[in-house]
Amino acid sequence: MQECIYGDAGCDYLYSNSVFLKPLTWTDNLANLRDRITALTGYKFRIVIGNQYRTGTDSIGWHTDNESSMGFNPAMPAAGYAYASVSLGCVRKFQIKPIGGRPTDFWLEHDSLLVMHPGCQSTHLHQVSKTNKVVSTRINLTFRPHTGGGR
Ligand SMILES: O=C(O)CCC(=O)C(=O)O
Repeated sequence: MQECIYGDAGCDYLYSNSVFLKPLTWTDNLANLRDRITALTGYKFRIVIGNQYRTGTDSIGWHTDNESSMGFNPAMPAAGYAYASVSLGCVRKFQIKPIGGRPTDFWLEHDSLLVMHPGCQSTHLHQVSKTNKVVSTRINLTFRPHTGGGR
């Protein structure tokens, strides 16, 4: 999987305690998309992470996006924020399940928006699993909060 990050200055992103990403400056298109999602949902976002799933082998296993490394402190956990995810290109199966529960499948189509509301990251896990089907490229843009930076 290939990835990139755009966002506000200072909103560095360290995940899994090993991968450090420094945001590039928002492009006009990404900033417009961010503002449209904010207008639609009421949630604000400081960074967007782009993932490119090149083939069915590219995947992301069960996880939450409750990353304390995004500058959140214990009084303000990332789980309390919303995450908005735009899918472009090939349809892939997105699964979400309550911790210890059964998964629900969603087929994320081109141009779709998935919103995980505040609280979701502390109660649910999600994944995009590998597939043997022939699939072409999918791009996922996940708009996320962040407490760093100067805004
Ligand atoms: O590709 C997706 O729809 C999900 C991506 C994801 O779970 C993540 O970036 O944390």
